Amino acid sequence: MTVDVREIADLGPSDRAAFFNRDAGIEAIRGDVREIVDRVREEGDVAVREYTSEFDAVELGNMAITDDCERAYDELPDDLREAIETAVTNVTEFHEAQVPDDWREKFSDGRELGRRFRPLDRVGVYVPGGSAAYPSSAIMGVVPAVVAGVDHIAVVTPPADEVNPATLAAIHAAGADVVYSVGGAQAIAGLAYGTESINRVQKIVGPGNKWVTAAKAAVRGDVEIDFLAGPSEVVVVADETADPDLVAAELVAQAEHDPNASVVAVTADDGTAEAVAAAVDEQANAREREEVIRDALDNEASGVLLARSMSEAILFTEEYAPEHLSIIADDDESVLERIDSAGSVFLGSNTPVAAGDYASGTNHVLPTNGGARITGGLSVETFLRSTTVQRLSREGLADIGETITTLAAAEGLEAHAESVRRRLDRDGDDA
Ligand code: HSO
Ligand code: ZN
Repeated sequence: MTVDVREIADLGPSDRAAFFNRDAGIEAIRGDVREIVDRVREEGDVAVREYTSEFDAVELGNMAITDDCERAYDELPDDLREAIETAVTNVTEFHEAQVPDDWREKFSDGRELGRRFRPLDRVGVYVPGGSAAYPSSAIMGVVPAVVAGVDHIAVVTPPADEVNPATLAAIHAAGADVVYSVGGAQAIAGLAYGTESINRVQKIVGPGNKWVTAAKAAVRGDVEIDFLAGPSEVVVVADETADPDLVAAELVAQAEHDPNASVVAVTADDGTAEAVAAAVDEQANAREREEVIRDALDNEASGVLLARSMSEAILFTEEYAPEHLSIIADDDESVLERIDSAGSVFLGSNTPVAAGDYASGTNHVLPTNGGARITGGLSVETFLRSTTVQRLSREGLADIGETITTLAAAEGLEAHAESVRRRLDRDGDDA
């Protein structure tokens, strides 16, 4: 297989739809997932155990494996434990910088308004397992909740004959309170509604396969969720100064995640496009996960694209709204300036997406399938709620009294107006 260069100008409506309306296969399994979610909701642990036996081929004993995580941490080889600790430190640092301060301000005489932030009480974090066991995702899901001050952080991760010890260790290092060995849609339903063994939570976050993602969509409304985070995506915007090998390496790296991953390079330079396509092909040959990479490259939403101008490349990228955006171009800041919709941005040739995937400190749990048009990735705010606070003096109330009573009258809510008048009619102090 070789990778072809396609021109953006030649893309038809269905090609464009494949790029811009990406669906990670969720629609097709909606009905099946609904059934799993409903059964767990009604039958609790019995249903969780049955589905785990059916899908994971594991007969669940005790679902709580919190102690196993601590043991795995203690037994981990030193270099791996240190790498996990460094990642936890950097992710913690970046997220601590996001913590919003409570504030109060006088907006006019006698009118003091403010905001106050408090953590959610109980959250659930999904940590993928199986062939895609990601210790890094445990760190990305749990650390922001810890920094936000969430009291009870539950992690669910799929069971296996031997769950990846690095994943267990990372869950412990990140600071989870309780860990359940349950995965898939049944785990999401367990967190959403509670079972005999699993405490229900207020919000569920984290990436997962299409079953997990479809289950998050199914329980949304009964419980808060972060957003839908499906197979990885990257768009690399490159100009003629970019090293084609590095552009290709970005595509190949995110392609190795999943046959459904979507990876795109877009450039206005003919020679760069051809060189990237050749390099992608050559690099894919040399990779251990070549088959997954080839499938991802074959994806309708993947490819090497030639634009007629940098502006066309930028418009394409904006419409794509990728999970990851890498800009390797002489004036990368001015390219960035013109793009609003991207989950996480990587500037310059020294900044691989893998840095954010593992260790630089930014979060790698990010919206896919165009979700970046409306939201960013996991952050401290994901785990906070805000409350507004106000205090008016008598003078402050008098200032806006007529505005309130006029609007209240227009709504036919006379008692609202009265609650203002009673205060203003009172003699007395300005308390
Ligand atoms: N790129 C993934 C995160 C990840 N990469 C985990 C490596 N491990 C998010 O789309
Ligand atoms: Zn990755």
